[in-house]
Amino acid sequence: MTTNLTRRHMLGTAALRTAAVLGFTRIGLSSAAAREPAAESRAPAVVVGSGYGAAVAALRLGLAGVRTVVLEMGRLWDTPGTDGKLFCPTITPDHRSMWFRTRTEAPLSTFLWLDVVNRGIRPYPGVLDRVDHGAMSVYVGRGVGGGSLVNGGMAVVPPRAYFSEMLPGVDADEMYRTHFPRARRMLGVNHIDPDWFESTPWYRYSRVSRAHARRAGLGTVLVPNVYDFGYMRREAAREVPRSALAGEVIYGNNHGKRSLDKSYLAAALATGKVTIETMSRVRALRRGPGGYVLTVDRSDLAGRVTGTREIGCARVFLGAGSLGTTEILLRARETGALPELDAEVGRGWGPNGNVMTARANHPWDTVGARQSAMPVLGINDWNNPDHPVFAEIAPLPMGLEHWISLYLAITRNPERADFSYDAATDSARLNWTASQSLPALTAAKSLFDRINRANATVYRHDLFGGNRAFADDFTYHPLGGCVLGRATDGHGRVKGCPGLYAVDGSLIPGSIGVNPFVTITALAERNMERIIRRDLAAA
Ligand code: FAE
Repeated sequence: MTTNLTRRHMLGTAALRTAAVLGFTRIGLSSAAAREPAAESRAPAVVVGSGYGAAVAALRLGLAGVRTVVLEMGRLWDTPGTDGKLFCPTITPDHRSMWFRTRTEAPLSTFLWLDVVNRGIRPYPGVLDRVDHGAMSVYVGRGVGGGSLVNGGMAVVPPRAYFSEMLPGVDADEMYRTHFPRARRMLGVNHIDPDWFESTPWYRYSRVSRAHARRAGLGTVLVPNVYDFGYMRREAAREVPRSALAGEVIYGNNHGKRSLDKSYLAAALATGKVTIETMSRVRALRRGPGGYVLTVDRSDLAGRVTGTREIGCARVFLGAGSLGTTEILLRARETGALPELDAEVGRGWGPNGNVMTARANHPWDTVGARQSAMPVLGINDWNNPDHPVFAEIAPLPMGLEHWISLYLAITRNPERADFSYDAATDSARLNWTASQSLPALTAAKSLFDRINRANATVYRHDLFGGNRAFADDFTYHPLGGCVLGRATDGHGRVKGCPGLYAVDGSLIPGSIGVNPFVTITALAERNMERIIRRDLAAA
């Protein structure tokens, strides 16, 4: 069984690698890898999106023998550009970097107050999107693999007490015994060799931040990652092309990262039951014969809608991410397509308490011109009774010594926001206000003030625009909008709509205390196990 799955997994990977991608692509696995199957007008199951929750749903449906179509609005990243690479360099980004922009919009906007970080690009379905909602902007990945294509790969299991507090209806014993280990195994989570971490110049920036945290009486933890640390060591030895050690992360990794196209999605395709259609954005959802009908806009690489079609199915699994899933549901409820959707749809959203900040180190505390782009260390002050914070020590790989320590703080911000439907633009608007970021800002400031005091250092004010030391107006971790046990039952079945499921970050009520993709994956594993056993067996 294992051998067979492994062989087929390789076929799935081959299908993803060799599918032609001159625009819209349909990827499947029949007798030959990468044969383009016919478009479906009806399928037993449709999965919307191809991020973590969606990828779990697709694999588990495929293994259960259910013919499944995955619809993804982004492209498949399988065709090298003229530089021979799939993804563009982080420091010199081109059109591949961002989703239909004329200029990049990196989290850091300036350096020494100079406008040298972002640059003009031509509009293209690039891999990173920044969705602006007034006082809060949300970074998301676009393409086959969703956020796994652009994230830092930090694979963190949340503290059990906080997990139970956020998701009280979920059996934590079962999660920590079965579903978290399964998710970690499937995602290819691995650990950095602690001896190498202590000696390599590529993690000097982490060790410097650790020393500064220690001086303030704070502890740190090594965090596992889905980036292949064996590959990274070969990068350091110059035996293989560099990716993490070439600063690649937010605009995609050309090597080393076990993104979902190499794990869950390859395994899903290998079942022979799953096809993936790219550049296919689900716009509308309504009831239809024996289930649901989805309206799908298909675009070309210039962003022109080249066709709209409808696909009918018995079951829909929404994995379009917190923003995408919420928008599809809210639009369906507010336009009257699915009026029976619960009033809880569109509520309970939060940015996981994200705040980014940076400190200026003393001249003798060099962080190194060489920095691995994969973070592996976190400052763990989550048990602080006043201001719990888990702060990722983030890389800033600019290829020169800059004496900056950068952090992404995850705080326990109790604020939540709702979405409303804007008929004029046919979109969901997030009603987050600037004052709602205040608890997160206060907590982050409390932690980093302590570190600055203990080390006689100061904040950097030149990186986030407007002379700010803290960026509390964007998040990497959108969570909620279709919260488990409120807009859905205890396993993601959307209330009022049998056969409709939410499987992604929209289920988590705004905060999980750590970087979220392992929790999203494990929760999807838990819910899909139940749904396949109960709902599909009964069908
Ligand atoms: P997600 O991965 O966002 O996938 C949703 C997919 O649906 C995307 O591919 C969309 O293009 C697609 N889609 C959306 N709307 C539609 C539609 N209407 N029709 C068709 N397709 C659609 O969803 N998390 C960690 O745990 N560790 C990290 O180190 C980490 N670093 C991060 C760094 C960055 C720069 C970013 C942006 C995120 C990071 N995250 C990290 C967050 C993590 O990637 C995120 O929580 C998950 O990707 C969310 O998974 P979902 O399944 O909810």
